[in-house]
This record gives sequence, structure tokens and C-alpha cells, in this order.
Amino acid sequence: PSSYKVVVVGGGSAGLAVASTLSETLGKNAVAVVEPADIHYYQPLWTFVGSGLKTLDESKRAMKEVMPENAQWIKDSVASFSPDKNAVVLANGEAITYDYLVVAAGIQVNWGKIKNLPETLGKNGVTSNYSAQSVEKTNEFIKSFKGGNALFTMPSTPIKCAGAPQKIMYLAEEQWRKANVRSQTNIQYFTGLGKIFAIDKYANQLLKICKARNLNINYFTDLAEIKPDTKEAVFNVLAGEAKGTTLTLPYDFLHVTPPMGAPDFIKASALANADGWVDINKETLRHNRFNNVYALGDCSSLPTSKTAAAITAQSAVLKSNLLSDIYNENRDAAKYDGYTSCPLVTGSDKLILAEFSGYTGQPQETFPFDQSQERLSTYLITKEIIPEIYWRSMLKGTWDGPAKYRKLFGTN
Ligand code: FAD
Ligand code: UQ1
Repeated sequence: PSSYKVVVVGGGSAGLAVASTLSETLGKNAVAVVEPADIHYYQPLWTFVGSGLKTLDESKRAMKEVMPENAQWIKDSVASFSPDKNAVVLANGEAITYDYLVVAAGIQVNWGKIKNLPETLGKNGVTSNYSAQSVEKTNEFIKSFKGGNALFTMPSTPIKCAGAPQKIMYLAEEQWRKANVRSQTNIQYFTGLGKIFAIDKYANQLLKICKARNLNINYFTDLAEIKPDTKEAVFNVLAGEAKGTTLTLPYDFLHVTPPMGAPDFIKASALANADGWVDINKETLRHNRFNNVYALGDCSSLPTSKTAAAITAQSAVLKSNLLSDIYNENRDAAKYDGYTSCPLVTGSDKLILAEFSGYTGQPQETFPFDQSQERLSTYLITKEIIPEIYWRSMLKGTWDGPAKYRKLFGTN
């Protein structure tokens, strides 16, 4: 068929969490998922893959294995939206119509915005955990590192998992200490932003760790270019006295977090806000202009940090409001509070589990202890238990995030 009750754009973490419940509730072939990829990745595992604590295989499943049974998988990408006609146009030119649209296409990683990055990635010490193609190289380059300058970058744009650019630094530093190359290694973190982490409670702990472990932080510096011949990284200085100048540093190891942004096909559409994200109400997740359109996850305008953890709470709200539309129930009753989480791995046996609302800036911790302290328990939960929750429950539409445990533990 070319017409569906609900069309979901994207079969990533957000798309499948929503499509599973909707297709189960609405019955066979009422829901279509437009997704071009053969493989679904649990990207949060990539920090562990990059440091050799998990394998890339453990982060992937065949798309056909995770696609909900009752949903129709349309294996193509959406090229454009026609929300006035309730239609999406596929790359093959075909139009698909819907009663309701859910946009869950993720964030676009703009590799090409760093000069020479596409050509140098995966070679001579240049790597990134932000791609399935290069994440194993991170581990390879960490293991073969013999000392020198190790640089880790974080761009000034919004990114997915704002903690990931520094998590890999902590894990690399630990390995270099254990391999006795730490004393001949200079580790530098370059962030395009003015803070190490948005929420002070966690930022304060991270700053202490950086100080204790001699990790040097450079603020308002944005990677612009890689010079592979001389093994140098060029940064734009964004603030301070040197604002407008560049800074060039030699590297022996370079972990890049590329700039990211709204996907081009969304940016070019009537669904976008001025920054290119799908323009939705931050509480109801309903589009601000098209009533039968919803969005969630990394491609949305939701002003909170972009994580799979955030999607656990967002997906519950979206499904509730969309099903209320279909069944003519109380409109927009469910509301998203901005919950998000960032498990900040600081070593192979410890982690700071940041949980907070991006709307209030306040911590929203699940467990009845101070999660800003490095702990083995939260490390093991993140590495072993949350991935199981993801595959067995979140992708099946039955995990609404830890809010009910906050009630149970009395932590909310
Ligand atoms: P995605 O899961 O990226 O899925 C988007 C899907 O849309 C993809 O399958 C893609 O193929 C598809 N798509 C794209 N364009 C089109 C199109 N034109 N038409 C149709 N389909 C399209 N989150 C955490 O919660 N905790 C963590 O510890 C954590 N660590 C991370 C570490 C790394 C290194 C990375 C890269 C991410 C991490 N994240 C973490 C973030 C998390 O992976 C994302 O926030 C989450 O996957 C977002 O889900 P999504 O569905 O919005 O996007
Ligand atoms: C979570 O629910 C989730 O999704 C499955 C994540 O995605 C990777 C997370 O990182 C976190 C922290 C949560 C929250 C769950 C608990 C038990 C605190």
C-alpha cells in the first residue's frame, strides 16, 4: 500500500520505540517505518567499543530483526515532506500518504565541515567514535599509542550525547597509564563551548577529575582542519583575547567529534524551525503548525540534550498523545519534562550517571545515592543492564524510562 495510518520516518532508537507500540495497537500494516539502513545500531555502546570494553558486533542488529512485526518496513529514505498533502516523497520518487506522521530521523554528522577529516579518518591516529566505520580504529590507535600529543575535540554545535567526546578521553588516559606511556603523553581536550558539561553538579566533578588526572581543558576552541602531512590540528578560537585567530597543534592521536546539525532534508522542508530541527511543542511533541505531525529524538527541536535516554521519556509522551488523537481522547494530556541522561564513563570500573531535565537544568536522579560520584554500580548498570533494557524493552515499546523507579525509590 502507499497509504498508512501512521508513517514513521527513521528506524533508529526513537522510530522503533514508537513504531513498536503503535503497530501493535493499530494492527498489521497500519504503521509504516521508512528506513534505508540494513543495520540498527545501539550507538551508546560505541564509547565502550572505542575503548575495547565491548565489540562493535554487540552494538548492532539486523534491521529486519528489530523492525516491529506488525509494521511495514519501507526500505528507502525520505527525500522530502509535503505536510499540506499529508505525504512524504521517497528517494525513489514514490509518494506515501499518512493520517499521522512521526519524524525520527536522527542528527546529521557533518564530517565534511572539518577540512580533510573524511580523507584522514581511520588513518595515522585520527579517529572518531561517532561512526561505525571508525569506532574500532579508536581502540586500535589507543592500544598502539606510544606517547606524544593526544587531542580530543568537541564542536560548538549541538551533538548527540554531549558527554561522549570526553568519556573516551578518560578511558584512553586510563589505558595509557596502565601501559606505562602516560608520563610521555600530553592530553588536551578542546571544546567549542565554555563549559565541560551543561549541568554544574556534574561539571564540578568532571573538572576535579580532569585536574587530578592532568587532562588539560581548552574552551571556545573549535576544530577546523586536519593537516595529515604534518600531523597538525587547526582550531578556530571563538572567544577571549585570541578570538578570530587560529591555533595549530601537533597530534599523535586525535579523537574527533565532528560538528552535527539537522538533517538537510528536514532543514529544507516546511517542518523545520529556523535552525532546521522539526519544530515541535516541547511538552506535547506535536508539530507547532501541522497538527497531525509529531517528532522526537535527535532531529527534533526539543531543547534538551540529545540522547537515547531522553527518548525513553519522549516516546511515552508521543505515543500517548498520538493515540489520544486517533481515539478522540483528551488532547495533549501527556507532557515531556525534558528528562535526559548522560552516563559519563570515567574509567573501566567507574561512572558518573548524570540524569537531569534539560528544561530546568535540575538533576533528576533515579537512584537513592549521589550519582555525581564515580561508582562501580552505575558503571555496571550502564555497560550491562541498560543495553539489555534497550534491546528487550525500549525497542519493543515497553520502556518508558526510569521515571517509575524514581517514584519507587522516592527520588523524584
Ligand atoms: P538514530 O538512532 O541515529 O536513528 C536515526 C535513523 O533515521 C537511522 O536509522 C537513519 O538511518 C534514519 N534516517 C536518516 N535519514 C533518513 C531519511 N532521510 N529517511 C528515513 N530514515 C532516515 N545516548 C544515551 O542515551 N546514552 C549514551 O551513553 C550515549 N552515548 C553515545 C555515544 C556515541 C558515540 C554516540 C554516537 C551516541 C550516543 N548516544 C547516547 C546518543 C544516542 O545514540 C542517540 O541520541 C539516539 O540514537 C538518537 O535516536 P534517534 O532515533 O533520534 O536517531
Ligand atoms: C535509559 O533508560 C536508557 O535507555 C535505554 C539509556 O540509553 C542508553 C541510558 O543511558 C540511561 C541512563 C537510561 C536511564 C535508565 C536508568 C536505569 C537510570
